[in-house]
Amino acid sequence: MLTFRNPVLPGCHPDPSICRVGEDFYLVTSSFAYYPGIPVFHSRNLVDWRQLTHVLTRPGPLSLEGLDVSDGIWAPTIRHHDGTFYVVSTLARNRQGSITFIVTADDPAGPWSDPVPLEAEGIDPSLFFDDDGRCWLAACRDAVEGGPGELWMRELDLDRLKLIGPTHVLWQGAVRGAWVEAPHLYKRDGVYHLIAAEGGTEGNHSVTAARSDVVTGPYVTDPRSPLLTHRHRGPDEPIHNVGHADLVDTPDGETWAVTLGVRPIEGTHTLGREVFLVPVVWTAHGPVFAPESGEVRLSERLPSIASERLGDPLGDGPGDGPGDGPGDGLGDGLGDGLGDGAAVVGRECFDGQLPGLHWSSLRGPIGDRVRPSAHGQGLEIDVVPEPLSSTGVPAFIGRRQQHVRFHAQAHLSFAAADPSQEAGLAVFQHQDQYATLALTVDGDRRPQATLTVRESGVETSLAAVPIPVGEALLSVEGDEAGYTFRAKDPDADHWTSLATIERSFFSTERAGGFVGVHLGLYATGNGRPGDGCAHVHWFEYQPHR
Ligand code: 6LW
Repeated sequence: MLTFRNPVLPGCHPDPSICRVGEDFYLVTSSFAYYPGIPVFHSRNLVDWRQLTHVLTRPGPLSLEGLDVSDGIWAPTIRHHDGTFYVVSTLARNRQGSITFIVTADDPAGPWSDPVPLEAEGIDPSLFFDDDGRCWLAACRDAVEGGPGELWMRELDLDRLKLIGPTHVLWQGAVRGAWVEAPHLYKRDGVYHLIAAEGGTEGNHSVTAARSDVVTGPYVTDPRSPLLTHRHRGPDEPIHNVGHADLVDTPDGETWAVTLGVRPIEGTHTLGREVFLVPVVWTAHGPVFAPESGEVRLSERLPSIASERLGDPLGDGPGDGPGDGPGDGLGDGLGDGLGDGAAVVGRECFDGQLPGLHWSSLRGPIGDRVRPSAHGQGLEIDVVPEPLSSTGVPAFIGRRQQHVRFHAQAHLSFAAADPSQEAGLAVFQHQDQYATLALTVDGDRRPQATLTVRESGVETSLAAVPIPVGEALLSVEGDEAGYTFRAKDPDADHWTSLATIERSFFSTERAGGFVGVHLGLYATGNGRPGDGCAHVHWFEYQPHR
């Protein structure tokens, strides 16, 4: 049996939503306080994904400044109707829905419209286009009665992009006890099927369902709920927290779900919530997830369209340029089948170009702070006052850590004017939970590389090594045990090891919140303005076996 490797989008890609137009699949995920917002991915086989663009590429009414890394843009839904793509999502502040908005595009590669705010309470908005041409927005909120949460619905006027008519309360969930969220509606043989997530996005996460003959309800709980969960599985199960699913039909009549899940090691995970692909069959009772195994698996049978298209360049398949994984078709060098296509690996020299789509900044554009080097290769990063711990826009770009075993390196030159200035490599989980390996100077202005950790407002310097000329290779290597930081003078033969930080330090369980680790490049004057800049000659990310 031909298989692919889950997750199909490794690293921090939470809350997936998917739609199909003809032969093409499109997928969006949450982006939180990372900017640009809402990455859009494309695939023709459901297994290999390539990022096309982002939905939110201009700072506008959805300011992310001041927000915790795990607030910001939550749980988008993507749908296509009558030649137009629609994305609905919510800007969250203090872990609560603040502005729900809709964005449209003729081409999913953009341009996307400016966001139009909708009068919608709560989070996790979703759109459903009925056969009669009417469009409905469903979302979740605190329950008006009973509770704790409920799914509700209103009609969306597509011409005015305005919610109209009464609010219909659809359902309070099958499992109760925790918010019902992430609603998505599908119509099959005249029946409206509502699926949702329950139990919270952690260990009790699950997919539950209800159905109705009328779009606005009442919805009756599917007694098989939860239809998919790993909440009952033991610590040896490699995938946990499974839930927040969206379904898509393939052109050849299969149905697949994308769902989020995490891969903990000894109870903690660092890569964030990743996208897993799960087979679904429709029965008279509704959708059956993973009909053969009842679980989300690391190795799963290939969708039939992927088998048919093996050897087809796919436009997105392995080996057609940046954004591709190490894949070469079957067996990508890391897994045991197709997959891992969205892992971006290799050395990047930023030849006169801004960092690619897999790089993000925090809370806003940093085009005025990070730019292609004036001297050919590399990037220049300005020393700005904002430290990485600020909730502003630090001079930082980061990319997802996509493998537990990885090696990231950067070649940097930086002449710090004083010990407050630093530039280097960051392992960034949250603005209050990160480590930096930085070029700076000591009190006597002698260049050095320093390893510092920050947690809960406290910064601790772990180690420092002299670097004779203010130019160094900085390296971090991660595995199941920890992250080991090393530095070296470019002309020296040997690396100096600074320290190993235990892996759980960077975990979501330790930091809280909803995101996974990003590996970043940054410069800061730690509160003081500076006029210097750091030069990044290259950055490299490689998975390890
Ligand atoms: C998402 C919601 C959730 O909107 O976390 O707990 C939120 N579940 O479905 C952020 O990913």
